[in-house]
Amino acid sequence: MASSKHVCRDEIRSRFSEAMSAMYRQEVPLYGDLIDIVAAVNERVLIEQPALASALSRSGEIDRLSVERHGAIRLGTSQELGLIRRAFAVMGMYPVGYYDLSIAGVPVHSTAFRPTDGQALKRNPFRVFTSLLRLELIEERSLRQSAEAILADRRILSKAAIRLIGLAEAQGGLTQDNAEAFVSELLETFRWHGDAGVDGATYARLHDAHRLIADIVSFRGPHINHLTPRTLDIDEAQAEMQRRGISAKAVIEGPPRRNVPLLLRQTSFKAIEEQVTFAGGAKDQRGTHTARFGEIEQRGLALTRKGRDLYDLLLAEARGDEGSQGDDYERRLSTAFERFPDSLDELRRDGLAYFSYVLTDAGHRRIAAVSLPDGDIEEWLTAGYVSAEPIVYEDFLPVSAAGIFQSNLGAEEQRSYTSAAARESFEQALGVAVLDEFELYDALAQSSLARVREALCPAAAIASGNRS
Ligand code: OOG
Ligand code: NI
Repeated sequence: MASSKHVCRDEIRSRFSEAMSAMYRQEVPLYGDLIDIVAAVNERVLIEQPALASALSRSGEIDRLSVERHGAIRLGTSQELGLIRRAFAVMGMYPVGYYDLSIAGVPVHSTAFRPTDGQALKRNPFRVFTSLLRLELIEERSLRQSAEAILADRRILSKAAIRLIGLAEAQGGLTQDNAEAFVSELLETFRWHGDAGVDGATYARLHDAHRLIADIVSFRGPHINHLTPRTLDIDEAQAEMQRRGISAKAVIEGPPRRNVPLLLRQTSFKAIEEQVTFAGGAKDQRGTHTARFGEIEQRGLALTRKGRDLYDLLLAEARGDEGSQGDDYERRLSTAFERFPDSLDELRRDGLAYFSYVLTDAGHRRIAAVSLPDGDIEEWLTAGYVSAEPIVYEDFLPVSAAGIFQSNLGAEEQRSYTSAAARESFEQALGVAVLDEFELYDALAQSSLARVREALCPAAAIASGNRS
């Protein structure tokens, strides 16, 4: 049972995210530059766009913005995924969504661990895009077997970390001291270990099969491969990177620039080359490995299933057979998205996006005078008692993720796999089913609606509460 002597999960997550950020700054200096650029751009945007600043402050996002990050890791086995799921649960992070990347020629499937309730998201929305290698997609049998054997021998969590996870599960939380120990033990799992677990020849074979396989199998653990800050203007941040000579990916993944930013736009930066010492100890057992890179993102409105279907359709139309290739991709993309409504009001009325409903000052005055007998949201919005605030997208996009994988693996790593998605085996490894992102956004919207209804028309709310 959780008790008051336990540190709350949100607090452990905040500390962990901060510790990861400090570590990654040390490991990948480019990350420090990205943080600085994003902070400067965000500060400017908040000054230049007061309406945006007040919307972010109403939604509580303004407070989380400076600490908001997502990371990514890649795991080798089902056992590792099961353990990592338990570790993230200690920090209030749960698996949301299933992403099949094999369709894009990357032999992994993924989920995103993140907080799910409104309060926790406000506090710190730290997310980790977590991929699991699908060794069954590797054709060469002997290579697959040796990769399996190598992975079977490694332990990505320390004994102390595993003990603390068990303790948190048994007691419903961790005390101050244990929470601190947990954060520092877990940090070791995601740290870069330049001493590979395999010799140079094995690394080369894995690398020949797929760079991603070498990255996952050759090392002692799932090093964090990027940590992404959230910018309020990705085009501006990208321009600033280029002015500073940082080589960004040519294309921004996701929807085009719009009046009302949708979902998620991301761009990544070339992976850095890191020194590796291979097992075996001979002098020539040194080499380099590229896996870790920089990325920035801009988050926008969460779309309903209907909105998402339209997004997928228009994106596919813009990409055609060429994908995001071609000088005219940006033009193709914005042309296709002319068919996507671009005002908050239309997006809401058409049921394309999620909104959270909050009482306005006029709404509060109305309650103080006399409560309403009953009514519906459209009336309250028209009367000005309630405002509809956009709900931000907290998840990822499979086509974008595939583009990010590919740009950092090199184009030559694009293979084709015949096998389909394997959600069932992924969930079996995880030990639980992944949560449905649409249900989570819907719950946020519905609970906000219930709250305003309860405030504006308490009698009607009670009556309908009794009915249900
Ligand atoms: C993950 C790539 C996907 C995103 O933000 O969509 C990703 C990886 O390279 O491991 O980070
Ligand atoms: Ni990412």
